Formats: sequence, C-alpha cells, structure tokens
Amino acid sequence: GEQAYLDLCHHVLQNGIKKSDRTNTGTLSSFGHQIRFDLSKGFPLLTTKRVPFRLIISELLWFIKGDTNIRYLLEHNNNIWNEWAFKNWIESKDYKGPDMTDFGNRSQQDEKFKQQYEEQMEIFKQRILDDLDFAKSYGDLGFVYGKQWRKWQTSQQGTIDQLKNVIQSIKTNPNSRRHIVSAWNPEDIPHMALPPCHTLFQFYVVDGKLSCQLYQRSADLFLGVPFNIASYALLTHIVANECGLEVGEFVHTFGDTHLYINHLDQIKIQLAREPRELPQLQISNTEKDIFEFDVDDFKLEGYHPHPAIKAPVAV
Ligand code: THF
Repeated sequence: GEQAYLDLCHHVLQNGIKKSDRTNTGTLSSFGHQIRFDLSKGFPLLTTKRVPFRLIISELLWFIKGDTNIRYLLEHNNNIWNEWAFKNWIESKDYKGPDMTDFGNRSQQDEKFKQQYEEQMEIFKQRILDDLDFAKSYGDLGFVYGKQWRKWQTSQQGTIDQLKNVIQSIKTNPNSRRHIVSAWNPEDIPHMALPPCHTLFQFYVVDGKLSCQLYQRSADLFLGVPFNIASYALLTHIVANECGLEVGEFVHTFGDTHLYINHLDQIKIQLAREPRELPQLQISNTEKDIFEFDVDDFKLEGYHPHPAIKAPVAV
C-alpha cells in the first residue's frame, strides 16, 4: 500500500547512488524493486500529498483511445505531456521564436528565460487547440503508449490491437498466462519522443478477481510514480468492470528507481506525513464499453489528502 511506496522512497533517499541521467538533472538511483496494492482495500491514490486524479483519468482514457496527440489532453486541461510535443516544435524548421534549446534546465536557472519559455509554451498550446493542421504536425508524440496498445504495426502492414485482444483473452481464457500488453517496440524506439517507461503489463485472474502487474523500466519516484500507480489501478478497475470480475492486486515492479536531485526537499516533507484512509472509486455508466468512458464517469469518495507538493519535471 501507500506505506510500501513511502518505504521505497525512504530506501532510495538513504541508499540511492548518485547517477547522472538523460535529462542532466541528476538522480539518486537504485535498481530492481517491487510494491503491491490490494485494490479491494481502497483506491491507491496517495494521501500523503494531493495527486490530481482528473489528470490521471484523462491521460489513461487518451491511451485507451489509442490517441497520441496532446490536443485531447489540452482539451481536458491536462498539461503533463506538453514538454515532449513542445520539444519537437522548437526543434523544427517552422519554429521562428527565440531559441528554446534545453528549455527544461534553463528555465530552472534563469528567471528571464523562464518567462520567455512560458510565453512560447502558451502560444504553442493555443495553436494546438485552434489549428487542427498545426496540431496534426506538432501535437503528435509519435509511437507512444496509445499507438502501441491499440495499433502495434506489423511487418505485414497490418496493426495489432493488444488491448482489445487482452480483454478478449481474459474473457475467454481467464487462466491464460499470456495476458500481456507491451509498449516496448524495439523497431519504433528511435521514432519516439520518449521510449515507454511503463514497458509491459500482465493481467492475472484467480477466484473471480483481476490482478495486474506492471514492469516499469524507469521510475521518477516523486512525480511520475504516484500517477503511474493510480493509472494502472484505474486500468485494472476498468478492465475488471468490462470482464465482469472483481479487482485483485496491483503489483508494481521497477527497474531504475530514482529520486531527482531537485525533488529531495519535497520527498522529505512527504515522508514526514502520516498516510490517511484511502478513497473509494465509483464508476458510473458501468455498462459502457471500455473505449466509451468519459472523465466524468469516474468519481472518488473520501479523498482527504495532505496538501499538494510542487516540483519541477525533468525533460
Ligand atoms: N518524465 C519524467 N521526468 N518524469 C515522469 O514522471 C514522466 N512521466 C510522463 C512522461 N515523462 C516523464 C509524464 N507524466 C507530472 C506528472 C506526470 C507526468 C508528468 C508531469 C506532474 O508534473 N505532476 C504534478 C502536477 C501537474 C499539474 O497539476 O499539472 C504533480 O504535482 O503531481 C511518467 O509517466
């Protein structure tokens, strides 16, 4: 449960090795961990800081639809993938604004640059929303989760709908040991804005309960992982609902498990807090098929977290 997450953060804080990374931010890192959540005991949205559940729902529904364009996210006031699309835009020949190279690091060091960056990001977002052609060219993140889950490209010029297939296999052959969806497509990696952090997940059915295990190759413990836990817990609820099953466990397995150096003060604040009672997830319109759900079909009851803790995202 939440305590296992906090213990893992504590472990990495104490024992993590200084390791530099792709983003040049620097991390404390530790390899190979696992935490578990019994989903029947409540919905695992962290209570030791407020986590914005609406963003998690819209991101998951975006994956489930097979959408890879941030336009859908922006329409739902969700900004968590903006930096990756913005990067493609500012590196393109069509971008004529001020130089935005390495905007992630520079905006943390230079207040004046930060203002310029925020201005350019606002213009970019507005254009994605207002101009469909622009959105098609610069809002798309390419071969990210939605694409691999729903339209995995085959060598025969066809596509494979892994999500639909896994639901079919859970329904028709629950005991199967092959209920797997992989986002890791070696051929596509060079064409991705960001190779998938949640590499592969597997479902498991026993006693009428659906469990899910995720292998996450790279885990941003403070910012990303609270989202990832809630996202896969929600996916498990949605698939269980579709298959007429109860929810079992979510098992979260990690590769490179890290705390960014600029998240250490924040995690210490969080570790000093007491976990509270977990909220309960309420799904309305349960007769809907998995591809038809809207953000408003999901509600949390009894979510009374400690306050949010702000931190910069490494790009
Ligand atoms: N890159 C890095 N460095 N960390 C990640 O967690 C991450 N993700 C996705 C892709 N690349 C990543 C994006 N997921 C936030 C949360 C999840 C993200 C990206 C950003 C974030 O900033 N959350 C804030 C609230 C943001 C808001 O309110 O708009 C938070 O406080 O939780 C791993 O999936």
